Amino acid sequence: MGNEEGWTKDVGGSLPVENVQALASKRLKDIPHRYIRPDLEFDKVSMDESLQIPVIDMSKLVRNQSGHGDELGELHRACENWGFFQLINHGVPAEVIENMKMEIKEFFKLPLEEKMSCAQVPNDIQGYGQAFVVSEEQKLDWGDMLFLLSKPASIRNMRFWPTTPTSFRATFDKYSSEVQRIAVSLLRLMGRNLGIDPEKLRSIFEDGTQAIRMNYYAPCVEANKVMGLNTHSDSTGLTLLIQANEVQGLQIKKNGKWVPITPIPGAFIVNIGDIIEIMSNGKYKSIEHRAAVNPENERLSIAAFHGPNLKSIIAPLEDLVKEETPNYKSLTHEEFVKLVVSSKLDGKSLVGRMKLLH
Ligand SMILES: O=C(O)CCC(=O)C(=O)O
Repeated sequence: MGNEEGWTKDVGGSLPVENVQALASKRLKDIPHRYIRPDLEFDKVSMDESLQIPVIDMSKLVRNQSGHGDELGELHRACENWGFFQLINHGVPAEVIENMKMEIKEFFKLPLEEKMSCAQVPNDIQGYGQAFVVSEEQKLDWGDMLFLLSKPASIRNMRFWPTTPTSFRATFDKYSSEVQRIAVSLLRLMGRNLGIDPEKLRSIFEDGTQAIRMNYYAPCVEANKVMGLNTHSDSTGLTLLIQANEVQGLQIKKNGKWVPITPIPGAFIVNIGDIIEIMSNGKYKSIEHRAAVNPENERLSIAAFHGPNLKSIIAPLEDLVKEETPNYKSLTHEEFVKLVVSSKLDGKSLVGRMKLLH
């Protein structure tokens, strides 16, 4: 995309809907029907507590590059077989993570009018509100979010960045840089595992885009009939997620069942997004996931999405399709972002639209 402004403006936005935190505070006995999802009762959630995503140790990965151990192999298997893993010993100081959690908890505690100073505006994807509402008929998620574009600095729009708490901006900036550093290191190692020049993925993502979504899921008396964030795969390259309080809710789809994830304290939950599925020509797949709601307690999470730089073409990497047929179409970054913003969250339908049928 030539014009960096164009990345955030004129790509479309979400239709305005009621604030869920305010709606929940009314303690209605009957939840409005737009939030009720009848198909949820047929969904199978796995009860097998031993079924958990792999754990990857970043400190071993770094050591492994000089030929010790097989953590790189573990990373490859986690990407191929799960598309999700928890990353421990990643090197982001605990203080940076804890401060970020604290800021976002404070932000969501502010009165609605104060939070609304960061509200979304028409035709822009940033700000406080909801995302992916593209029609007046579609079901709604039981959650609010603050969505900010954080990198490169040229795509930031400070009007959406909270000034209360006063330390929010500095904390967010620090968190954003630390998390991007880890994402780029992981992508480099993934490139190596895919058998391409590891510098290739690093160079595409090093000056890449980063967007951070801070999710607030209010408690709901009909928690088993609503969804905090509906089934989706991430349209980005690589996501690093933390749960900001002790309430669990993330579930990922594995062999047709929903597997609840128990976060390891201090770890990042990492997942492959649609762009890496496309760039890897389908060797690594993005995985459907969703956020369930708790009947009594609020839940907060912070998802950092890492995409390629604005000049990149979203297509299978050349090195991979020298000897194999490309399985996905090719779009400019701008075309891809427009496609994402104009689509509702609906499983893997987006990547389905990028697939080439042979
Ligand atoms: O809240 C969570 O655990 C999941 C969040 C998520 O999937 C997202 O923001 O895309």
